[in-house]
Order: sequence, then C-alpha cells, then structure tokens
Amino acid sequence: MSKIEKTFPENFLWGGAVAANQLEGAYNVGGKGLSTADVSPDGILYPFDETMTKLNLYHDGIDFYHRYKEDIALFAELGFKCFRTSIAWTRIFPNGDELEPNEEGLKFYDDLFDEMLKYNIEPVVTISHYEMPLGLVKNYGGWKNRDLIGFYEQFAKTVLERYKDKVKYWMTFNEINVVLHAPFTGGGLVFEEGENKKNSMYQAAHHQFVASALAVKACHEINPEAKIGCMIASMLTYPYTCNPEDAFAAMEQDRKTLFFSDVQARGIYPGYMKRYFKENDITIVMEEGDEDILKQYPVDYIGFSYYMSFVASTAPEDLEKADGNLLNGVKNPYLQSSEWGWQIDPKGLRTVLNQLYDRYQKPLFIVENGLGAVDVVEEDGSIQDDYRIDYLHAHLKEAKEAIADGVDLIGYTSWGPIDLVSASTAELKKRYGFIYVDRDNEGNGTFNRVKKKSFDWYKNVIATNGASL
Ligand code: BGP
Repeated sequence: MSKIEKTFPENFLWGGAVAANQLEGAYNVGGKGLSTADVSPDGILYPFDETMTKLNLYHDGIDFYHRYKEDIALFAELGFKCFRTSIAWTRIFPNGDELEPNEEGLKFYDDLFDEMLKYNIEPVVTISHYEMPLGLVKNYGGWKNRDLIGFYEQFAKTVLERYKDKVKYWMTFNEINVVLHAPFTGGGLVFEEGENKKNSMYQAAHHQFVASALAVKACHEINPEAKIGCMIASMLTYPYTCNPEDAFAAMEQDRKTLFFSDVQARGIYPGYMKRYFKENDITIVMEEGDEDILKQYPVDYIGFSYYMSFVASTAPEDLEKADGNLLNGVKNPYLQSSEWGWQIDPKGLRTVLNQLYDRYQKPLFIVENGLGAVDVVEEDGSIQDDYRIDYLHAHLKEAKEAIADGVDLIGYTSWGPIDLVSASTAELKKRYGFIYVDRDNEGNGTFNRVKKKSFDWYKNVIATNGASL
C-alpha cells in the first residue's frame, strides 16, 4: 500500500478564537452601549435580567480591552498566524439605530488589528458574535423585525469599509443556527404569550440570511480580495442503532443545522425545510428580491465550530440521557464527556469535515474547537493541563486525516486560547486557554496571565506546521 502523505497545507491559518463580549470587558467604556450579553448574567441559555443587580462576568471579561497588547504578544509567542475575534456591535452603534458610528469604538479595533498585524497575525473577524445592541431588542423586537437587516447592513458596511486594508477574513454571524437554541442571544427574541416561537425563530433566521448575503455583497464590492464566510455550530448526529428509522432521525436532526449552511452556501431554501415549515405551521414572510439576494451572494467559505457529537433515536425515552449543559440528548456509550457533559468525539471531526466538503465543495475553516475544563494552579504556580493537550491533539490528528481525504481546510483556531467567560454559562471556571487568567466565578482575581503546560505544546504544533501531531 502506498504511503499517504499527511500534512497541513503551507500557509495554514493556525490560531485561536474569541468573542468580544466574552473577553473585552469595559462594557460601558468608550461610548459603548448595552448589549444583550450585558444583561445575561447566566449566559446564553438562561433568561436575561435587565435589573443588572447580579454579578455579570461579561462586564469585565478578562479586561482584554486594556490588556490586549500583552495578550497579542503572547499569541505572537505561540506563533499564531491568525487570531479570530468579533467586533462588539455596541462599540460601533451603541443602540444599533444611530445614523453615525461611534469613532472611539472604531478606533479601538483599528488599534487592535494594528497590534496583530505588527506580528503578522492575520485578523479573522466575526461581524456579530452572540451579542447585539439591547436597543434593537427593546425598540424593534430583535431579528424578527425586518428593520434589523438595515441596521446590520449599516454596521457591516461600516466595519468592512473601515478595516478593508487590515482584515481579509470575515464571518457574518457566529453560530447562526443557535438562534433555534438560544433565541435571545442568537436573535434578540423575547416571546409573547401564545406566540408561535418556531415561526419567530425561523423568521429571524430569514432576516439574518438576507443580512448575511448583503454583507457578502458589500464585502466583495469593498475588497474583492477579501473572503467572507458563514459560521455554524456543527452538530453531527449518529443514529443510536442501525434501524433505518434511527438513521433517518439522525439525518433529520443534522438537517436542522445544515439548513443554515445550505442557505448561506448554496443560496436556496432546501425542499426538506419547506416541507418542515408546512408541517409545523411555519410561514416565512419574504419580500420580493430576497431569494435573488440569497442566490447571488453565497459565502466564500464555511466556518464552523466543533466541540462534540450527538445521538438520535426514535425511542429516546428508553435510553440513558447525555446531560450536557447544551442540548440534551441520548448518551453515546462509546464516548467520554467533558465536565459539562459535552461528548468528546475526535473522529466525529473528520466526519464533519468530510460531510461539509462533500456537500459544499468550498474551503472549510475550523474556527472553534476545544475543551472547557476546570484548571488547578499547583503550588509552584504551574497549570498541568494534559487533558486539554489530549483533547486538542486527538482532534487535530483527525483534521490532518481529513486533509489527506482531500478536504480543503484553510485554518484552525482553537476556542479561547486565553481563558475567557463561557458563553453557555457565563462563568470563568470553564476554561479553554493555553494562557490562564487569574479571575474566578465570584469576580475575584488580579487578571494576571500565566502560561499553562499546553502553551508550549501548541507552540510546537504551530512551529512544525502540525508535523508534531
Ligand atoms: C460556542 C460559541 C463561543 C463559545 C464556545 C464554548 O458555541 O461560539 O462563543 O464560548 O461555544 O462554549 P462555552 O463557552 O459555553 O463553553
């Protein structure tokens, strides 16, 4: 048998990924308005609280707003080729509907991107990541209102234009499919009594699709060299048994996710979804021209996050549950789980990469992957996070296999290269970083940064372009 060459491509985009609201802090500094995250002290899965009386760790994040120079220097030491972050919408348009952007907010990201470029770190920018101006929720009802398309388009055009010489890689919405699972965070949706929630969520998604396509259009007009992608939370589902009914249930469950990338990458609403809408009394209001916009401006690449896999069964009530803090389901007896119940599945990453590439034939970018874990600081001050190394090592090996399968993978950014506030639970003890941040769930700590054992490990992976794996 001939030997298969397994290597990462030259110019592979190694790096890390974060989101503005989970690390910047300075939530009311520099003219910034209140965002949905600022009133979500318990994270994206829980009700929001406008009284703001409860400790909200997003408010200070890890103080990246003031310490980004130190952090970018550490990323440079890791050898990062790219760094993915998002732009806090409320730094640019504090309430979302102003006519003019906030210059102080724009300036912050100019400085941040310049700092990255100083070290040849390519900025990869998510235009909207899990937060939006609270003003757009209160005054317009969030994304179920069509007006949001215009407000997003203005925001997107403003940043695409302003940073056109600094940013070549963009994404329109983080995990766009999460509007179905966390409707407040994903879509600014607050439901009324008796409202058809599913209808509102899919209507919000439709508005986001159109907004996303308009951002693709603007991006290509402003800088034809730039690439703009979608970003989905991939949720690979296995059938619990080989019973064809289970296999079909797994496919149907996967389609709840793939629907989003189907629309963004192929530019059409797939037939299976039109049927689902009919069967569930969902009517999507579209305006003339919407379908043309979707068709004309598909994304350039598919960005996705991958943390775990899922299991579907036609008789789930008879089976053991997977009690993860995100999307419960059936437990997979072959997999271990993280401390938060996320089922760890490196092989599934190879499957997802192959499935997405077979389906779209567009470049893929793993823009989030990692292990959320409790880290212990030893007496000597070190953090021995071998579990994190094991997780990342196993996943990256599968990514390498997928490349050998022929998948066009352009980059890998691990989630939270520096510890930050969790999205699902808004806590700090769920850590992902190669760099530890001294800050706890009660809001105590110095914000000091400490390299963990995984720091040198990842540095070596990048330095060898993955040959060390
Ligand atoms: C993704 C989000 C991130 C993020 C990550 C890890 O869904 O895009 O914002 O934080 O998951 O999730 P968590 O922080 O809940 O562990």
